[in-house]
Amino acid sequence: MSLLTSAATKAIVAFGSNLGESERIIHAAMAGMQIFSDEPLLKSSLWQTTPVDCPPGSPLFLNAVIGFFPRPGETPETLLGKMQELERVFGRTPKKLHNEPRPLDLDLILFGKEVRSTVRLILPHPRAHERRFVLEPLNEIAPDLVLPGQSRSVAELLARLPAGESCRKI
Ligand code: PH2
Ligand code: MG
Ligand code: MG
Repeated sequence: MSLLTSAATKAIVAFGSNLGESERIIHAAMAGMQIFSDEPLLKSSLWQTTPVDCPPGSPLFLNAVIGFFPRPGETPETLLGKMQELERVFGRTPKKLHNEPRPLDLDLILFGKEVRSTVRLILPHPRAHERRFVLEPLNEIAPDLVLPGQSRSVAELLARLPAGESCRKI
């Protein structure tokens, strides 16, 4: 059983960027997230992926995920606030268009067994289990993980995804 499938509260955060120097931004944002964890982050590779549900002509994305154990006292909401601040540091502005190109998108995929369904936060992330650009990197760091609400592991979900969305490790 890998570290991220143990019983301790773990968080999974997905990174996406399709505006600006995406590779540099994602590496720098991972370093920014390190301050929320006492242990080294588990990091996936970076993956180049085709845009899904984005405006026509949107640039390719770079995607990645990290896993870590949040500090005592951290909640999904406190972590989300810190992630949104980091998005702003890397140039994210309030959106004008649905899924428009962005320098940095940080999505909270999982926070232990916590479940939320509020305007601000849905947990676990409602589409993570069907998105190749989340599952391919997640499979690198937590193939055995079963997301709350799912009966299959990340590796099994990935194996059953229909072909289509392109996702290439860089
Ligand atoms: N994020 C979205 C919508 N579509 N497509 C790819 N390939 N990667 C993303 O990170 C992504 C997307 C909403 O945040
Ligand atoms: Mg997103
Ligand atoms: Mg987001």
